Amino acid sequence: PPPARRPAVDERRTTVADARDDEIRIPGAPAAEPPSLEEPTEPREPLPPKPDQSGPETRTPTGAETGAPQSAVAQQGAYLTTANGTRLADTDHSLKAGPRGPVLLQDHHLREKITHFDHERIPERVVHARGAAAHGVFEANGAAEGVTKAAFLRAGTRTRVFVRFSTVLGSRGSADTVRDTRGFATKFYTREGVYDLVGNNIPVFFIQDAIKFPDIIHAGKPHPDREIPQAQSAHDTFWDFVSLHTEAQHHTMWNMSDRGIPRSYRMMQGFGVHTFRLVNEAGETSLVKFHWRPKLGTHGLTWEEAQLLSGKDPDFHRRDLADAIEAGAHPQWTLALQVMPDTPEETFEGIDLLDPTKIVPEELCPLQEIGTMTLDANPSNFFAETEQVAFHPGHLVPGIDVTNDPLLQGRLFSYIDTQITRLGGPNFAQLPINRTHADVNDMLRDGMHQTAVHAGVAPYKPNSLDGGCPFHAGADEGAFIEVPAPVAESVKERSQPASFDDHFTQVRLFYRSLTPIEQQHVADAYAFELGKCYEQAIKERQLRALAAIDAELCAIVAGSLGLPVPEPEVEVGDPEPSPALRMVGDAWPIDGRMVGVVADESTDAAVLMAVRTAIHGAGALPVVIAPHGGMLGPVPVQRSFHTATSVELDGVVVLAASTDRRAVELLGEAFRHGKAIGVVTAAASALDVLGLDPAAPGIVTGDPAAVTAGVLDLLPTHRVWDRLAAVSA
Ligand code: HDE
Repeated sequence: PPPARRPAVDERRTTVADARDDEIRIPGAPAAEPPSLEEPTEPREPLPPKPDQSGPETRTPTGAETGAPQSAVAQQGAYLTTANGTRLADTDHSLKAGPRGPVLLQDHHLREKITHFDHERIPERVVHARGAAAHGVFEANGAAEGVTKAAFLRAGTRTRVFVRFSTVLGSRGSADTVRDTRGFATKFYTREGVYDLVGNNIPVFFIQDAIKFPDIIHAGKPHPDREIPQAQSAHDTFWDFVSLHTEAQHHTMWNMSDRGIPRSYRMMQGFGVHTFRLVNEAGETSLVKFHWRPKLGTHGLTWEEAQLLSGKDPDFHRRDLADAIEAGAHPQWTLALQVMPDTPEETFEGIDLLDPTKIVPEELCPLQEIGTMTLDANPSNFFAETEQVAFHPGHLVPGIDVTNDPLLQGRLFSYIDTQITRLGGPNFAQLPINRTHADVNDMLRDGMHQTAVHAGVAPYKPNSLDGGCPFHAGADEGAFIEVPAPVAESVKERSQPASFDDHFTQVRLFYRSLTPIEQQHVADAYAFELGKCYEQAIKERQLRALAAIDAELCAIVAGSLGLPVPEPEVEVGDPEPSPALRMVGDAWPIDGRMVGVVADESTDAAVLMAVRTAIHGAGALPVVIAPHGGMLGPVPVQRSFHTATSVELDGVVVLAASTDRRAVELLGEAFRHGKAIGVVTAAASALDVLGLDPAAPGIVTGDPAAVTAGVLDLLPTHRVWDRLAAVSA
């Protein structure tokens, strides 16, 4: 019989997945044999050796459901070999001239092992270095058929996708919960070739012209002398640039809002940012903006939560995404379009559609849903997939074309160029994660890391030696043909349209669309970030920009900085607020939300089990928190008071009162951060210790069933906003 595979989930791990596994274990069934902690001494049955390095994905090009990973175990063969397949007798000792002698240069295994190791790292991405990714499937509903001929957008078509989320400024090892923009890049493996939608969680950008990209990034990255601060915009060079280059003010305001510190990658919107041009079968064109809408809603962390997480769990977003997928809480987004007529002016309701610092409010142009994406599988190898994936806004398919947005035009150059440094040559499309699921018949040859063995003698066109092959395709054969969009007769110049010059109206629109608590967070963020700057002149200049945006906001921030409030220097219009920009107010599904259940030895096991079952039943994940790890009677403990942290929880049910400092702290933080809290009557002293009012909004008391139901009822709004507002006022 083939040897047993190592379970996909390490049984010693205490992730949220454990809770679910445990719940479905059949009572009375024999416990699985515990894994031995010793290294086995007998080789297991030889498995077929790894077929090649063809990569961890076994998904079919036709887009069939997730295939099993090639292997849950790292090594497939029975015996260790060199890279060339020669079996090895010893990988623990180098070849020496006697046991105490010098190491011999002829030790080919030592040299191969160390040389390979020396070169394991590749340069990190110059931006978006820190990321996490997942596989999934996109299913089109057909609503886009009228505006695009893209085959993957036809009704019922399922297409495999790979999505990488990222922060922008930090290095690969930086914390997840920093205040920053998030990347949201999707690779669709369509049968017409790869289509990449390389977007962000913020619908506007800092700059209008790609030529400014090195400037904004040099300003945002750590200072060149000390290389600090890491993954932060709270420093002089960033604010120096954005206060001078005021077209950055709109994007900056979004960063200062709760969008800059997302609760989870699963709870983020995504935006294509630029306007794209779609073309349908009849050759008709329209201008569109792409939106990803998370099924779980768009939610942020509080600033204190984000800071605590940076220390307690810097991998919070990475872990959250992987755990949710592993636990079966597969995150979903709908893809939606704003469709606007393709007019010669390329404007809509007075908004220049080529200006990437502007949004089109949803109230002016509603979203039309065109399909749903579900992320259903974690990568099996971070390097092979998440690190080596190479996105490019120029990976287009017939039916989707670019516009003259000068930011997009520059990106079309940059993304291939950067991969040549990052992935070591021009053949990165051959890496397993980047490979198209369509047939490839190119005339690109040779180069570093070429893995194809091309036959034939005529990789050029025209040729007669290969019978003229391959031939050009026409539109009927599915060729990508650029939309013949007219180019205005003009002169060569370094300039931009006058319509790009309004830097403030939409920033005001964004700020005035927010609810008071969201506005308060924006003011706090400016006060913190500018407060971290050393240069007085930079703070004063940024205050002048805020004076143009909103006098009240400017006054709050100036007050906090201890600086005078400047008079507005520019005339700014009074736009209609766009309620769609608010994150507060709606209710959302609670799938995968984490509810801490604080218990101890005195807790009745049947009650604890019932509370867990109720939480699972609602689609959320219970996390049992107890004074110690291991078991609480028959129930496994997920977090001890040492490892529990309020910031990973969305709600807390307290079944046992504890005066332990860490348990008290956890409850206090949950209260401060507006989390749903349920306390059984017998544990009411937990509230007394902290002097918390049981009548405060979002605190439920009563019997275990009532408090659990009460907490579950509070989760859909993400937070108890009234309490949060009262606490932070
Ligand atoms: Fe990028 N960007 N970018 N960017 N970008 C990169 O490409 C660039 C811009 C975005 O998970 C780089 O492969 C220029 C806007 C994402 O692998 C690089 C300009 C938007 C990712 C690059 C922009 C993005 C990148 C670095 C101004 C939102 C991560 C590594 C013209 C619509 C993709 C790489 C991943 C990555 C260049 C502006 C999104 C250097 C020159 C606007 C999500 O090529």
